[in-house]
Amino acid sequence: MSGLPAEVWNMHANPEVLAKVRMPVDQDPQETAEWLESLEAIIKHQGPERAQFLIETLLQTAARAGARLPAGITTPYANTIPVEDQPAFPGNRELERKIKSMVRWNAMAMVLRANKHTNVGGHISTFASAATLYEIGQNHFFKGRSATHPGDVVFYQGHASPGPYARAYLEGRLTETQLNNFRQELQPGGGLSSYPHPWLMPDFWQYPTVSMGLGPIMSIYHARYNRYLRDRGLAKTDDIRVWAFLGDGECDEPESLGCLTLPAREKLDNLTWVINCNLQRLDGPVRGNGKIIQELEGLFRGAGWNVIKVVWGTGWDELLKADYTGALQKRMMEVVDGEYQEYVVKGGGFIREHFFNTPELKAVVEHLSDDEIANLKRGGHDPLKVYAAYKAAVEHKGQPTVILVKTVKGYGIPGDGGEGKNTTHQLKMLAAPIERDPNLSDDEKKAKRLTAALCMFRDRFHLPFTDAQLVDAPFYKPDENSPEMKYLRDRRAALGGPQPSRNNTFTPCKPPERKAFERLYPATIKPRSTTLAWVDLMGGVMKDPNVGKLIVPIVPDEGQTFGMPPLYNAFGIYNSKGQLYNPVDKGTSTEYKESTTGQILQEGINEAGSMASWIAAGTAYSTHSVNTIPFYIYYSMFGFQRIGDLAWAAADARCRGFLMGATAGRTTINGEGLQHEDGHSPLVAMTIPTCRVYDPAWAYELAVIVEEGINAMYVRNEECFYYLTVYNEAYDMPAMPGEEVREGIIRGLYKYKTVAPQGAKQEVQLLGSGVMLNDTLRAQKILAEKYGVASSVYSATSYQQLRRDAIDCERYNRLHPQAPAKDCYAKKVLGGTKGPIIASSDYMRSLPENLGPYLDGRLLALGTDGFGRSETRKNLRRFFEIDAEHIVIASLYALAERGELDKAVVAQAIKDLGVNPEAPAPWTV
Ligand SMILES: Cc1ncc(C[n+]2csc(CCOP(=O)(O)OP(=O)(O)O)c2C)c(N)n1
Ligand SMILES: [Mg+2]
Repeated sequence: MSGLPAEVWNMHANPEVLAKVRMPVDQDPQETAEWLESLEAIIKHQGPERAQFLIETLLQTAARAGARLPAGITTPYANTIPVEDQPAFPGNRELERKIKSMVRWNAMAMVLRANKHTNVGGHISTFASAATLYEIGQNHFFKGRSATHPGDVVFYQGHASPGPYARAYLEGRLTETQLNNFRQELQPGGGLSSYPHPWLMPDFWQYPTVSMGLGPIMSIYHARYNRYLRDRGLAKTDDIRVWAFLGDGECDEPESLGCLTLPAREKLDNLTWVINCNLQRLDGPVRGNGKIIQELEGLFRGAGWNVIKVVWGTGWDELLKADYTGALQKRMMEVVDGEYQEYVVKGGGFIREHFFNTPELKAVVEHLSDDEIANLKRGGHDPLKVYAAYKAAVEHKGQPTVILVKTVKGYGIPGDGGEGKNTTHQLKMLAAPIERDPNLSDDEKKAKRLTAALCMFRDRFHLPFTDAQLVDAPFYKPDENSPEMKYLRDRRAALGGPQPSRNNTFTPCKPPERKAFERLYPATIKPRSTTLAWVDLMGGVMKDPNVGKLIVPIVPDEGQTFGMPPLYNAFGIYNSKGQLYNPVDKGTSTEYKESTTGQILQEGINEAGSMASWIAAGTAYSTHSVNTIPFYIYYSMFGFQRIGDLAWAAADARCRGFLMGATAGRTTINGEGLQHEDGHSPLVAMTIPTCRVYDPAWAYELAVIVEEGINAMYVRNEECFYYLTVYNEAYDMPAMPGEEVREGIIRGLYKYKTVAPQGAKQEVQLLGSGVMLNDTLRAQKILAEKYGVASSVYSATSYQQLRRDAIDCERYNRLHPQAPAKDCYAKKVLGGTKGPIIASSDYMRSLPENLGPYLDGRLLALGTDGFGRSETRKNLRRFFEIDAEHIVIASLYALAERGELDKAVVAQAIKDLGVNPEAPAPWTV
């Protein structure tokens, strides 16, 4: 027998297998055998790398001659690491088994107890399938945070959370009360959040993961950001591994697999993914008619990853060794995942009958009982196989590694909805069959079925409970001095500390100097947009001695649009390879300069990836104790509505930094039309509790907000991030009136200009924000000159901040009815003014209307409700009825409504100002 793997020999010998792998039938077996023997000799004497080189050269030569190359890049359905290469297991298997059983038990008991008297839900089966995957990590690989190491970053599969909680309980990090309050976070003594939520458990969870796909993409960009930090000399990150645990079902999310080429390109060998292939998702099989492991293998290998498959447990080793004909390996390959699931549910006798389905295969398991057949484990439940894979992964250089592990969903869960059943994902209560007894009530039957199931679970995992003790599904914790508890503590101590664990201490930055911001205070000589003002501001702040190096501009292939190329030249674009070519614009002031120490992250057309980078950078204050300050600038329309869930996760992760919604406004971007014109991003941003939303009009407002933001987040340790809209319309930027406007800019509203024509009888308050402040000022002029109406124009920099303050005051007043009532800030600014309030912005009416209920007097909002379209700014503003003329008409109408003006004046104004009252409503067309 040749030393080559059996399946290679048999592949060329067996026409059936050849047909399966879509290879043509061998025309000359003798010649094939000679080639294979040569290959074998090369592997033996010169090693697999030389063999790979020769094969690749042969393939290239064949391709040049017109041969079709193999479509797939998959290997047999077997463990990647041969038994001979399996390392010795360094742990105490018996103690680790005991610990794992305790963790399994407590995780299961936590969900059961939570659901006994409530319907708060939870998941038993996901962690049950992944217990070995996490426990091997906890005992041998996951580094914890210590004085000398910030710890590995582990993205836990969200709905496996009962597992980490159960372990933390054994480690003494969580109390029994907390476990009892799983999913009941408002209980006295505190509860545990359903899933990883740093917002709710800030010293425990590092990153939120449960929205499928977000953990994977965040892990990729986190690993890359660690390289950025290292290369820019901001942190030592070489020793930090990023682990991501994914479900096989989760791999259907575009965010999971959409960015696989980046880590391969960047050679991120600090990244390890473990995909728990239990072949099931929520509803049923992931690929019932196929093989998810093979599909993923091809995909990852094609993207350039190192792939390690852990398919079969140790029990199979002997059987495969005796598989001289390759029949077993062939059978493993031809069975589809749906059939594998049936084997789990139907047991040993069924497997003997249907998997070992030929006399030859039946002979392979002749010596095994049905129970022993059922006990032939999948690789993911075998610590030796999982350990070998993790070790190979962390030692692998030059590529990220994915470990594809086959497991059983609901492993060890007895009874209805247990192991491998389609319903197992949703299981919250155990029930095993009991003998019929007509005298039992339904509740009694339920209790008995539960106890029966718990007994089975106890027996399978050898837990020391009597039957009577099981009634309540008690938690289990052995004596602190027991060998298993000591082992558990020692292993974590050896690895540096507990996992997961989030760093909650914060070291403030020195505040930035005022100089860079003051550059934006004077009036501009030439018209300028707020976007260019931001670029200018960045150019200054990035040179600031206190925070300059910490600024991380991030852009998804839109820098030209935003005028960023001078920053490319001055600060460089980060590229781990430096620049291997001469940029076509070399020597110009806007040179496309790439460098290993570049400061800017150019992410390409990838808003989700950019957002993941922003999250890595915006949480570095905690993860690495480095206060990097990310500014992610993007087309505002491709912001929240495109990556809204990542923005929500960012807030959960206590992310800090700036999101810059550029080319903002539904009428301002000019010409780009329906998909580009953003009339709602501030509204979406407002839905995120930690997001501070600003819509500045003038360059100096932008400077004040950015300075305030840096100080709030990085000096004063406020848990928030900022969303600012910036526009591409150039106009004259006025000088900052004086320091007195600073507070108003930050709090969201200040009086900008009052015009009171002599003898004016009527007065209105005009709120303008962002780019529409210009039309508001034009309206003020028309009102004064044509209609003799006095007005004050206010710059509304943040309706969100105004509303936040207003609801704070309203709530205080409502709950303290006898205390002196508080007035909200907006009311104070507008207090004492007469006349109606008219607001106009480049966003939907509901933005200013948010403030309406908290003001005296009626707020009449104009806005851009409806789809955008390609047109000039002027025509769009008329179409959406937000321009100066419409502001004037709205003001006159509001006065007439109060009886302060004749309605005929309004009708006449509509005519005089050229407005068509019969135009269709913009939100209908
Ligand atoms: C974006 C998103 N969609 C849907 C869900 C609901 N959900 C939670 S778990 C789950 C199934 C997960 O299957 P898989 O990834 O295979 O994990 P397993 O539990 O099998 O390990 C679904 C659909 C979610 N959490 N996030
Ligand atoms: Mg699954």
